[in-house]
Amino acid sequence: MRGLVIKTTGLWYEVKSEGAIHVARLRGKFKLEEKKTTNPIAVGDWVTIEPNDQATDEWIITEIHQRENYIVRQSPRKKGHDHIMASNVDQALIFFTFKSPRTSIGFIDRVLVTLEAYRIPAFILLNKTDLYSKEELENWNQITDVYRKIGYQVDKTSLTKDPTDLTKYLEGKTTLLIGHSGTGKSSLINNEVPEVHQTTSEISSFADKGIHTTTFAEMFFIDESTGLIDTPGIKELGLAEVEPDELDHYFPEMRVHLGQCKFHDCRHTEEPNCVIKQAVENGEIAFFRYESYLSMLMGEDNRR
Ligand SMILES: Nc1nc2c(ncn2[C@@H]2O[C@H](COP(=O)(O)OP(=O)(O)OP(=O)(O)O)[C@@H](O)[C@H]2O)c(=O)[nH]1
Ligand SMILES: [Mg+2]
Ligand SMILES: [Zn+2]
Repeated sequence: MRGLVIKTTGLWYEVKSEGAIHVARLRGKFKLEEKKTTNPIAVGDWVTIEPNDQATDEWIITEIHQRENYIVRQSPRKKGHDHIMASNVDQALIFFTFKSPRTSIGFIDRVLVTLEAYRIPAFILLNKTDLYSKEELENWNQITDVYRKIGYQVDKTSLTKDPTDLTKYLEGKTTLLIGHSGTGKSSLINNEVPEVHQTTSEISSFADKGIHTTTFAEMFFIDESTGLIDTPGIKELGLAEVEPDELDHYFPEMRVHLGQCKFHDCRHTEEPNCVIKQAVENGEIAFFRYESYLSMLMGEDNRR
């Protein structure tokens, strides 16, 4: 029977199939086949399940169907291993907050690069607008202009005080929610899927210790064709499967200039006659985006 993985805990999986939700486990051999990932199966995977024990209604996953795409990050716990956050998504919604907690532009750009590498459209959402100063909101307008020009969708909301109608972004798609702990991912689930009550909580000293309110990725449905994948907050995003010499391809505003620098292997740092640096100088490429590029390029360990 074919089914969709809607929750993973590492030990067992919830698989939705023909309207019912089954608890399933993996056959041991899958774990050996994919050595470099911490999780062989992710939320969003299509799988084949078979009944294992009729008495307990326990199922076994016998096959993983080929993924259309997936989002992978360096595992913060297991060196050299990657963690698949989710698969088969139509877009990712990246949460941005100026405070409680503070999100850096560098983090947003790392997420965007990861998404570009897998050609997954991005939607950047500023949350908690009720908390910000006039200056911060003006700053956001400038940031918004930059990202919109590049081609990303951008909007703002206050999920708990004055929620924006996000239907036009979400309708008919499977959306992965990404952001630091405490930015409001589960609050969005609770707003959009009224029968669900995801635990939400104020960030506290707990968040600094890496403890998140949401601990497992899980998919919820607004309607049959609209899914939202809640994930645990991530502190850093270690680029996985992105090589330094292809980094410029994952900045859409750089991609359009590629091949025009004097040196074909130009990294756009110290080289003469570099069209990317010229585009930064004449304002065509935002300086903060170029800074993000440099920081990812120079990162002594890009897979962090
Ligand atoms: N002031 C304010 N608080 C908000 C807003 N949206 C969410 N919150 C609060 O922020 C806190 C964190 O929200 P969550 O939805 O739990 O955050 P999360 O991203 O799911 O966090 P993790 O599960 O740890 O990754 C909760 O106390 C929410 O009530 C908002 O627009 N304004
Ligand atoms: Mg949460
Ligand atoms: Zn160059």
